[in-house]
Amino acid sequence: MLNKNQTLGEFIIKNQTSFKYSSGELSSLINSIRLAAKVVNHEVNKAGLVDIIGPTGDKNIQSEKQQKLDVYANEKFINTLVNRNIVCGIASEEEQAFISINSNDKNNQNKYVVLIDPLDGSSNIDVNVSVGTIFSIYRRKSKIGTEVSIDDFLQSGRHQVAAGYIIYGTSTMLFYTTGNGVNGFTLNPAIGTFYHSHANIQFPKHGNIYSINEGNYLQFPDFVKNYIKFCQEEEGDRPYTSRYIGSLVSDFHRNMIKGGIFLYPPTAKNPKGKLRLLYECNPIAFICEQAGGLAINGEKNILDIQPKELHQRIPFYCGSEEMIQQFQKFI
Ligand code: AHM
Ligand code: MG
Repeated sequence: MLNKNQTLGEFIIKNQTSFKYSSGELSSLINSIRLAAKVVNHEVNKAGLVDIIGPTGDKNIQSEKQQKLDVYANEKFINTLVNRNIVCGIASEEEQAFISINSNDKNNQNKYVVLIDPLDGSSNIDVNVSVGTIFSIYRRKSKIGTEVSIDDFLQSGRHQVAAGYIIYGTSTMLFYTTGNGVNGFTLNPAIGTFYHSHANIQFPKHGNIYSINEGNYLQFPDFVKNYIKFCQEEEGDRPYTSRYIGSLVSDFHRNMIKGGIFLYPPTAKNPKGKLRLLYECNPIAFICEQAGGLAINGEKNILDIQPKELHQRIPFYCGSEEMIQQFQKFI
């Protein structure tokens, strides 16, 4: 139930017991992500001031070295999780290899690993367009008390314990699921508190938005070209509306609320697709399914794919259930 006076912190505590095997560890972990999100949000909101207080790479007025925002976000999320001793491993889209946290014994007692895309769509920052953070949480497979291994990170999306995203948009929102539906929280920037704004959000079964980078049209497989033609035909509720921001979190978020389909097919430049299975597709697919939508790679459900490597890319199609089912007829 929606209680708009409830903060994210209160919501996490209240729902802690509804999560099986709950020991409070997952709650602390989500709380840490909430904290890092607020810090990153503050920095993202200042992005336009960079031209005033000094360009990237220069010293700013406090004589601190300025960083690119995606590097900054990466450090903030990693440091928050490491300093709070609540995960045993982290993999980030910004890091070549996974990070094993073994600075002291306590860390190795932790049972969760986090996979994160700290600032997705970061090329949009320069032009004041929404960007996001995407995260995904798994229970480790390796034994507690040992170092994490690559297999802890290469788990299929079905094994996700929680996933979510933060959208730094006209408002900053945090949406997440622990497998009991998707809830959304909106930041009140005046007091730095996230409030419950969306309870158990559901994709409309059908929508009239299709989102794809049509600049790549000539490189798309024929079935995608045929589907685009279908979207543009005048029949029934078609033509659909084309909406593409180029920032996955924003495109997905809009489609989840309004109803729509998002497509990132293979192209000549990215023959395996562009989006990353572990940091982008799996968490978004988990949220999508929890909100009653579907996410596929053209052959199977995203959540059933066994990952082979940390930075694996795949074709990605997700959105309203009926639209994905319709799209599947073209494959
Ligand atoms: P990034 O992780 O380098 O920011 O790239 C991922 C982004 C997604 O947010 C978005 O859906 C996609 O790349 C857009 O790609 P394109 O510009 O090729 O349409
Ligand atoms: Mg990304």
